[in-house]
Amino acid sequence: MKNNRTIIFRKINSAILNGEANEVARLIDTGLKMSMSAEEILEEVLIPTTRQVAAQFQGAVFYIPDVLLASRAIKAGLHALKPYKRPAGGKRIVIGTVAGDIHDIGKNMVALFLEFAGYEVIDLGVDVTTLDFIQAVKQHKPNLLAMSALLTTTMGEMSNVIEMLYVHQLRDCVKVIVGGGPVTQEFADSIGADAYADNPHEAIKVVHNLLNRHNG
Ligand code: B12
Repeated sequence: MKNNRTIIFRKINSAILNGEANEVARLIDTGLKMSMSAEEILEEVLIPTTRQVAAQFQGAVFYIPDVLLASRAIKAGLHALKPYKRPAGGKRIVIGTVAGDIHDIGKNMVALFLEFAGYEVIDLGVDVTTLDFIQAVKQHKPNLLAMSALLTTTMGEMSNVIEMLYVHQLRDCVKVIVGGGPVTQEFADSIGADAYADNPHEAIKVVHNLLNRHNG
């Protein structure tokens, strides 16, 4: 049985790396029928493989199309697990990529993993202006605002959004987490964000601590 598990996990891993979305969904379905739990598929395969995709990309093993295909396959995997995800626990997150920036692969992964972890996620998409973020906070009253930036020229937008949260007297109502390629913990601290994470797995942990510690 342990052997079957290892074989399925290995197959899911290579199907993701090869960008075979349908195959990933099929293998996950098989795994679930073999009484694997959604959590172990997530923890043992999807999260480590997501890290592997990012590492291979940084090591120049992967190119842009590979990343796009692999992230589509990860999405198919998470979709196959969706019926088994934790029910939304009443905590709401608004997420988006900041103005002037259209990178969304990493942001989408973070959004999907947070949704899977039981948060209600409202994704505003890419190139989200400061005003749109502020309006979304007013409209959806999220517990957390999550912003992504991949360009050094757009990461300053995160600071503008936080500033406008103060101007609109919303800063006390919502926690803020930031992430994306050029974003660091130091940068997050310097703009007054509440948290930073550099991958979806870490994001789930950090968000969980943040929202529970502060009673959302
Ligand atoms: C794919 C890509 C594109 C695609 C985007 C497709 C898409 N739908 O996203 C396309 C081709 C469209 C593109 C366009 C451009 N790009 Co580009 N792009 C990349 C590339 C190759 C990969 C980014 C990626 O998806 N990585 C994989 C994901 C999984 O990683 P990630 O995004 O970092 O996300 C992870 C973490 O950061 C974190 N995370 C991400 N967001 C968030 C949010 C929160 C809240 C949290 C907690 C965590 C978190 O979790 C994720 C998963 O682990 C990078 C190179 C690189 N090394 O990153 C360049 C890169 C980001 N691009 C770059 C540039 C310059 C551009 C262009 C300006 C090019 C041009 N001249 O037109 C345009 C910009 C257009 C615009 N206005 O945004 C530069 C930025 C340089 C800089 N210092 O600013 C880079 C670094 C390439 C380079 N080395 O020059 N790009």
